[in-house]
Amino acid sequence: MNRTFDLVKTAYELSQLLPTEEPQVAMAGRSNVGKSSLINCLAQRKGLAKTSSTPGKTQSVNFYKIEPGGYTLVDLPGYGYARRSQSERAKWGQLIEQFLTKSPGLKAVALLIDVRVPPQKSDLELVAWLRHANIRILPVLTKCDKVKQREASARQREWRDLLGGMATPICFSSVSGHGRDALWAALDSLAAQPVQTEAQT
Ligand SMILES: Nc1nc2c(ncn2[C@@H]2O[C@H](COP(=O)(O)OP(=O)(O)OP(=O)(O)O)[C@@H](O)[C@H]2O)c(=O)[nH]1
Ligand SMILES: [Mg+2]
Repeated sequence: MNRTFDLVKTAYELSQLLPTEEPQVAMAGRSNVGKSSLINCLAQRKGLAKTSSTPGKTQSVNFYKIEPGGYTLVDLPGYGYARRSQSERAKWGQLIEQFLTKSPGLKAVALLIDVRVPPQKSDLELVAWLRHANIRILPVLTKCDKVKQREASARQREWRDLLGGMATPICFSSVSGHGRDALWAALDSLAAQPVQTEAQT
C-alpha cells in the first residue's frame, strides 16, 4: 500500500505543542539510532525527515499525518547525546516530557534501539518512565543490515526479557527495508487501540 506522509507541524518550543485527541505514535530513541531514517523508509521518501551521521540532527518535534491510516507519526529529537550542553539537554527533556504527558491521543511510543549497542541507561530510564506513565512501548531494533541474524536474534531476546516478555522487538533496516511490513502492521494496530488507562494494566 502506498501511503502519503504530510508534515503537518514542527514544534521547537513547549508553547507550540498543542494537545490533540488525534491518534499518534511517537518515535523515540538515542541520537543517531535512526528515527528520521525510519520515517523516510516508511514514507519511501529519502529527504522527508532530515538525517545525519552526526548525532543531534533532529531538534524539533515533527508530526507526520499518515493516509490511509488517519494517524500521526511523531519524530522526536534523540537523547543520550553526550556532547550537548546541559541547557540543551534540559530543553530536550522538557519538550519530550511535555509531549509524552500532554498528548491525549498518544497510543504508543516506538522505542528505537541500535541493534549493535547493548541496552543503555538512557533507554532503560525511558522504558521505566513510559511504564510509569502507562504508555505502550513498541520496541524496534534499527540498523539490522549491519549485523548477522544471530546477533540480531540475541539482542531481540535480551530486550524481550528486559521488557518482561511483553513484546519481541521488530528487526528493522532503513537501508534494506527489512521489517517494514511488520512495522506498518504494528503501527496500524497500535494506532487503532483505545488509549491505555490506569484501569487496564
Ligand atoms: N546501515 C544503516 N544505517 C542507518 C540506518 N538507519 C539510519 N542509519 C544511519 O544512521 C545515521 C543517523 O540516522 P538518523 O535517522 O538521522 O538518526 P536519528 O535517530 O533521527 O538521529 P537524531 O535526529 O540525531 O536523534 C545516518 O547516518 C543514517 O544514514 C539503517 O537502518 N542502516
Ligand atoms: Mg532525527
